[in-house]
Amino acid sequence: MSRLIFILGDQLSRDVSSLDRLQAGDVVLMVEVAEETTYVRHHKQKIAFILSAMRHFAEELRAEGIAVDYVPLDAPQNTGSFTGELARAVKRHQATAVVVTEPGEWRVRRMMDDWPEATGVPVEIREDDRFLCSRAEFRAWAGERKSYRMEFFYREMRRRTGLLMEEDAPVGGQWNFDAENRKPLPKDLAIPRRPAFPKDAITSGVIAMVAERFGAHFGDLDDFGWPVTREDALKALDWFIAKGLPRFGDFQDAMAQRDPFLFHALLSPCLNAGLLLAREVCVAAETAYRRGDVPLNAAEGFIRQILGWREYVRGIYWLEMPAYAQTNALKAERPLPWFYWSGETAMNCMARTIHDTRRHAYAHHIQRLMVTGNFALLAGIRPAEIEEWYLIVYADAYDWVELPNVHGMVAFADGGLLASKPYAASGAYIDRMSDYCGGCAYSPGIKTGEGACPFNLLYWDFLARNRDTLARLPRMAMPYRTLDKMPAARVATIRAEAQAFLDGMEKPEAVETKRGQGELFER
Ligand code: FAD
Ligand code: DLZ
Ligand code: SF4
Repeated sequence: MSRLIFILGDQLSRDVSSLDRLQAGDVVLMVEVAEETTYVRHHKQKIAFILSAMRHFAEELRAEGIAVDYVPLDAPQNTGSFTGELARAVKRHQATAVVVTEPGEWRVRRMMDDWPEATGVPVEIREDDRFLCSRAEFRAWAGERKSYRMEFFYREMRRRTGLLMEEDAPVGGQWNFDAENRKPLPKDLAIPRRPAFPKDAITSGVIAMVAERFGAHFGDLDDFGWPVTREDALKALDWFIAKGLPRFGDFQDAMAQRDPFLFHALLSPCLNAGLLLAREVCVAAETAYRRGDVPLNAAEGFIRQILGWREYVRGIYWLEMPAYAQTNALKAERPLPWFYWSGETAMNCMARTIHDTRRHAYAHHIQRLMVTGNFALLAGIRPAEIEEWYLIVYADAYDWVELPNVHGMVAFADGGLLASKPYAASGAYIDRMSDYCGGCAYSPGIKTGEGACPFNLLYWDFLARNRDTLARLPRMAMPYRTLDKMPAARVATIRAEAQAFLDGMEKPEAVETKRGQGELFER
């Protein structure tokens, strides 16, 4: 009896459940397929990261004596799909069964339903126990609740895992030090240098292939520096715990033109692909705190992101899909402006964030939420278009984590299932948390007329436009009171200027001119 153990590109962990209880004669199957590299036109670095990490993982398994059948993208008979390659491999190995760990994405889970028929053999789908909260546990937690607030889920997870707990109480007497995570960055504060992960022959080969085959996709490859092995991912974790984490808490929400990474971990691609496990990352942060190396607001702030937010969005995704992706509570219908791809806009915060994204396949949470996300929300961009953008441009993007963050947090398209209010802000927020405004053609202090920051205009226009849906939310009472106190003529001016900005944003001739400028990718 020969079993095929099918490992997907984001399951690159020796601890993945499909690798449990290996038997003599088992063959591990890994496949590079066009369907996965192009179901959206991923950033070049994302493709290079996954394919290089897959190739390294296959080598590591072989070094352990495990039989691996690895199908590269350019293999002559490659059918280009998971289903096609699995069926071919079952024949090739005369396999009698397939074992696989459930996928991260709903899209792929649907494919798996076809696999018994397509292969003619039984397919055992095992739970993905790399997460700290199983899908069943999340379902039980969600129960009959009408809304699912992350904070309560997080407390439950702290209790369940014992992370940062003293018996039944949170360490430091508080569950959450969010209020201590919002300091703007002092101008002269030194930012630690990141370790460089040298590209070996495998990574260089993959990068060359991606440049050639996916040259028209968004993004640069020049600064590719992601760890692609477990060994290097562990080095990246050690570096972060020693150099980033001590200040992560204080400056988690800060943005700076001189450095897109600041004190962030840059561990999400490794976590999502399996090179690191959520539990070990949280334990590393807690250990540093207990040793006295990092303050509590840092360790708690970081653990909250992983034990809280990451597990929570995954729970919501599997609880609510597929209907979740279809809602559009704010009836947002505007197409995504072209400058999300080109970065060509006079709004410096947007231009910088898009530039960082193109160069590194990375932008940190507040850039994603409060700059590009905030703009898309205020401008009323169609949720599906915003989602596709986020799924394309970040090295860590998978539907299970991107979708709730964009659909729920950014676009409020779920009508408040995930967030108690939209994350909408005017230019004042971006000015407080960044140094972008100093180099901008607009000014956050100007509310209307020449030089007015578009976020200022769009913020009030957004509130006025969505009054029917948003005014009833308790946490929106204050902004609506402020709006209601404004003289009607002022509101009319703001709304007219907002409309003019939105209308001018995507003039077809402007897009054509920009498209002609060379360095843009083809959509
Ligand atoms: P840090 O800021 O150092 O945080 C540590 C870790 O916490 C991250 O590595 C990540 O695993 C986890 N984390 C933090 N916030 C979240 C969150 N909201 N949801 C899930 N995990 C979180 N994260 C992804 O992994 N993939 C995505 O596709 C993705 N899309 C996003 C889209 C939007 C609009 C927003 C607002 C956030 C998105 N995030 C996504 C969450 C977050 O922005 C990234 O996880 C983070 O920026 C990754 O960088 P880092 O490792 O330096 O994170
Ligand atoms: C993201 C990605 C890419 C770009 N390419 C592959 C691939 O060629 N082979 C593969 O097994 N996985 C790839 N992946 C990751 C998958 O898209 C991911 O495993 C599924 O979305 C399931 O979550
Ligand atoms: Fe962004 Fe407005 Fe500041 Fe310009 S002034 S950087 S558009 S927030």
